[in-house]
Amino acid sequence: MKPEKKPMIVTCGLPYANGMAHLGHMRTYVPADIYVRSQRKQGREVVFICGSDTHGTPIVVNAEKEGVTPKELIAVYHDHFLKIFSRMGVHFDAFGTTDDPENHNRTTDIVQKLIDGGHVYSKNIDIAYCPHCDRFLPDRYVEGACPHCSKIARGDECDQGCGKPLYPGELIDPRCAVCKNPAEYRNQEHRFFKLSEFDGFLKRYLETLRGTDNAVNYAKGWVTQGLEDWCITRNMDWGVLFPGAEGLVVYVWVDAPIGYIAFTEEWAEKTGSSWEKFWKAPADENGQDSEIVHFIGGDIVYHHCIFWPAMLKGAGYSLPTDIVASGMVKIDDKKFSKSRGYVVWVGEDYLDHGFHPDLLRYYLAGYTSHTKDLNFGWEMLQEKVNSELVAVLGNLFYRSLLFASKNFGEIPKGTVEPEIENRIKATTTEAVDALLEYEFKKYTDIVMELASFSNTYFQSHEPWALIKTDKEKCGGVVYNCLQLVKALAVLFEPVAPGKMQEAWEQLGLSSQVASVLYEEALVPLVPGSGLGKPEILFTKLEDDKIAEMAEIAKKRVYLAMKEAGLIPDGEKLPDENGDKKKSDKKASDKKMSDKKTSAPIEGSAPIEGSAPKEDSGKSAPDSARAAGEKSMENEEPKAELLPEISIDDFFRAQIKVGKILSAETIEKSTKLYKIMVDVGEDAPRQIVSGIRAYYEAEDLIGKTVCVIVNLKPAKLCGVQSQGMILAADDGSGKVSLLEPDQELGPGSKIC
Ligand code: B3M
Ligand code: ZN
Repeated sequence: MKPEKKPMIVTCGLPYANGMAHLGHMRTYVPADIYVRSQRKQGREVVFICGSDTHGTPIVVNAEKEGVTPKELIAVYHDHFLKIFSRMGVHFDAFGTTDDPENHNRTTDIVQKLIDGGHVYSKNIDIAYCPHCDRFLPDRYVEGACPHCSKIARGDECDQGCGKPLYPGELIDPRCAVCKNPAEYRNQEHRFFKLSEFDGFLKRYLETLRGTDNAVNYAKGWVTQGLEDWCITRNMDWGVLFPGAEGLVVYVWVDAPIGYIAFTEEWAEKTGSSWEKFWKAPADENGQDSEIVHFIGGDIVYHHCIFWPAMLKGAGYSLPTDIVASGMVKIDDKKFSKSRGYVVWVGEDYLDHGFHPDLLRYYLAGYTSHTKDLNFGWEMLQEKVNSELVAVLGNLFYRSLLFASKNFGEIPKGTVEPEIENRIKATTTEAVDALLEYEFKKYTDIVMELASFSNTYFQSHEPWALIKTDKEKCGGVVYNCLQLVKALAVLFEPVAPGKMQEAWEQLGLSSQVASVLYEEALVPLVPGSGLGKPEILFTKLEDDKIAEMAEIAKKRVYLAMKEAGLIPDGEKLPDENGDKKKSDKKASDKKMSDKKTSAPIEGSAPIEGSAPKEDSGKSAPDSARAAGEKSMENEEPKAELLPEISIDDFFRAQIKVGKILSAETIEKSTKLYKIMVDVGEDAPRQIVSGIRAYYEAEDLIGKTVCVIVNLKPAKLCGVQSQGMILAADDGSGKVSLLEPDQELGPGSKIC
């Protein structure tokens, strides 16, 4: 059990202010918001904190790609996130940015305390440097082979392979992520945090840490495996200056979580409260006198369970008491991926289509347990909304309120029956207990069970018959139904705050249901008091609308795949009935391409990190739209001149000479071959290519071809493909592989 009523900070992982809000974000923020609302309903003082993560290479690299300054980039997305959160009913008490002066100051203070406490030392290390760009290459500026699994990784993390955090100097064969030229290692003095010294502390601390198993247990495992000291300086001019180290800034993973403290300070300043009571809380034999609960994505557990508590301990601040990590999001059963089009943008794909935020909140809370993979699909949303919110909860509310209003015009006379009272009590206890374990699905299930019970109560007491024979008795039944509606509105408010406020008003209650405590559920309604106008709370999601949304999702995936070259020429979007009007999305990801507007772009969507720069504005450029629409039709797209790209854009594609070793047909396809190509690596590559109509398999063997080797791997007709073989197409059905005009060894670079 949680200690009673200590003041509580709840935080959410800070979104990078470099892109739009998507379902992956909401998977963490909505349950956190539910948790906060539920804690407040138990009478606890809670401050709910979040903000934009604005430093580090995720910001600088994107800003550079967009041709804007980091400040311009973060201003746009900070504003975007603020708006989306407000529309989704996720209400933070403070939402700052890590570039705020409060965070610069707090970070400097903490780093200085770590230095003064002897927890930081200097060491000369090898740092990747690009002679072509003439700069050091921190984190996402450098790519190379992971020292653990050999997959292509970025400087700070093996993001496509084993997932291990990587440290400067570790990548093998580093190259500059911007110009693609080989990087060299240069020796330079950096600062390290003595994480290894916190080993004993962390072991003890993790025994007391509450939260989800996917956070706490992983962290215990990592400490057992041993901790490496942590390089906390970077060669950049964007970030918090590292005290006493000229030309270096603090690593983003130091100043980002410190944002939690800085934003609490901002809140305290605004409200005249104390931030120290949370972050400098006194400790006694009952532990720390504040609760600090972090809601995070499952991929940043290491940072929150290991780095962060060690830093706080070293600098003398309070420690997190709970770390709650959410599972991953899947879209239509596929791994969430912006570049592949498996993404749902909260604004443009959901809210802008008129869907109520509470439906998505319910889905996110009630689909599965918080730590498991959450699968989103439009039909599944429809099913959950129609069969649960509409048929059970909405039905109960409307039939009870309508009947009461029509037949009594006010709250009828009655008393709460003991069975009803017990039911409400038991439901409240069970639901609150479920949230103590961060079981959001259990919470919604328990509340929906009470709604089902209430429907049965209504049905079995037949008030429509009783009204004709015994109005007083009927009034008693309706009174109990309305009490159940009241209890449900209180219990369901954390999940569906907007809709439950409407229900509250229909019950004739004038307060804010968000501010009432759980115990209010049992406070009897006052007979004779007025009712509001009964209105249907939840309406069915119609098939047409869902089909339209599913179509948008399908097209996005198709266009993303096409743009990534993963759909062989000639293959059409599977659904030929596509609505061309909605095909003006070029691919899957978003860019802040219009520097004149302060709002994020709602229409154009080039593929992540690989597309040429887009035109700007609300919708895709005409040429792109035209190309997009054509590709939906059963005719060859006209040759369009695509927007200009820079030489750097071109060199993002790594093309090598390869020799075809074998080619075989793929059972499920009439167009594809599975081809093994030697591109000068340790093992040949398997590539799926759509050239079956133009070449016999045996003629391909021994051919020297050109291969894009850094395309993201993909499956075509169930077969893994690790690159693309280049060919020319004259548009009349003649297709020819590109071959060097003299013999070159596999692995030769196309330059
Ligand atoms: N900005 C986003 C992420 O890696 C990162 C979180 C910071 S939390 C202090 O998911
Ligand atoms: Zn790896």
